[in-house]
Amino acid sequence: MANVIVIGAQWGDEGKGKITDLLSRSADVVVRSQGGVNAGHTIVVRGQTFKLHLIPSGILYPDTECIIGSGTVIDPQVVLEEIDRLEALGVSTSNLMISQTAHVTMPYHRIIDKASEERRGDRKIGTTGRGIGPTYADKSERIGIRVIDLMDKDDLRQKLEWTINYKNVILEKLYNLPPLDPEAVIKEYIGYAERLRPYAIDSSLKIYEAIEKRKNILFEGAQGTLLDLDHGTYPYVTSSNPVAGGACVGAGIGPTAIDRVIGVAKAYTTRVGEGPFPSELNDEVGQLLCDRGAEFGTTTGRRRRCGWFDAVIGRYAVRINGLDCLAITKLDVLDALDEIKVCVAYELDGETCHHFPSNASQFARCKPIYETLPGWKQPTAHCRSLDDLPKQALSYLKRLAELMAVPIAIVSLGASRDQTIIVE
Ligand code: 2SA
Ligand code: MG
Repeated sequence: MANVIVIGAQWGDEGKGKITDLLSRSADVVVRSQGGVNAGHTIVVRGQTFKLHLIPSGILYPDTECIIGSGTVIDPQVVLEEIDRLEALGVSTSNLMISQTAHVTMPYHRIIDKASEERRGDRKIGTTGRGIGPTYADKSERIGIRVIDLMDKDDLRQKLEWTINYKNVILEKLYNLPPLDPEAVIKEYIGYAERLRPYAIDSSLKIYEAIEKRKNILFEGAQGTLLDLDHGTYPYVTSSNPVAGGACVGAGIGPTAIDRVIGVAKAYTTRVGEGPFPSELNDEVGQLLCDRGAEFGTTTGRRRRCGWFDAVIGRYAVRINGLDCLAITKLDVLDALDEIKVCVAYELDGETCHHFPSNASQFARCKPIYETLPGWKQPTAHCRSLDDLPKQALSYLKRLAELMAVPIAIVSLGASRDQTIIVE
């Protein structure tokens, strides 16, 4: 399997969790490079279903090393809860490692995330409210607290006293909110530090050693290409780089270590949060996709907006990430439709536009141009090879591959591991 990056080719929730779970079987190391507890995937452990936000699902394989890299942001309370729940179910976390240089989400980040959303009114981003943006903002402002900072009590006290006094001015003056008690926060985080200490490592070095030993490394992306801070639908994006290049930065390795980049896309499109979405369906078909696809956020439970597959965005994801191939998920959700549309281009101010416009206001004006393909109107969840698929489903996949000019390597037809077609 070599060193593989798996990224989301749309707006997140493409089913990366299932694809990384499949690939984790042959991985020695799984790395999370960006994002924080805004991500979410549902896993089943000993018959019990629960949600992981930061710890890669590779943790379920006893010999797989799981590294939460430098480019992520760590909410200690949530990570420690995840660790406790895994341990309680008999899943060892001794193979879990957390980068010393990852930034830490503090209580003021969560408070400011929610307060600033409220203040934006109808300009709100629709964030997950997990403090992700404010944590990355402090990293850029160079006033962030890193995992390593938690480990030295005196240093932490000094840093936090200064930062909390600074944040209290913002809380009180800007948001009219009560100030935080520095002592209480310092005490809380010193407590987390003791528990996090055994997991804290130099992650870039650890990953480099794995590369040198020719171990198989899986870089597990969170969110998706169109939520990328630099290349997504700014400002309706997350504050990290979910694109393939971000995996290298966030892991602290060079691009030459990567052998393959796999993009994951749903057979249709969803988006959670605000922002433009040309192929969105506000009709009964959109409702059908939402119902059949159980399209609700893993972290916040929000209903996801649904629409047709957008091949313009698909081509963009191929370009921005240098995708080698695609995994198409949830094909079975389309089983009930008489006909299926694919957005092949946009109409922008009376002209046909074949590329994703990097100008946000142009993108907001884009109207989808559709191609209509026949549906197959029969169940596909049991299909295990391309030959098992109805011919219309096969034509649909072929057309997607053609429009995006990359091969489809994996097709997923349901949540369970065996509901998968690996294309030879
Ligand atoms: P944030 O919280 O600052 O990262 O939010 C900024 C935008 O990024 C979107 N975002 C996501 N979109 C889809 N899935 C995500 N993860 C959760 C999931 C979301 C959930 O797996 O379902 O449970 O609601 C995710 N994380 C961030 C977010 O909606 C904003 O548009
Ligand atoms: Mg998700």
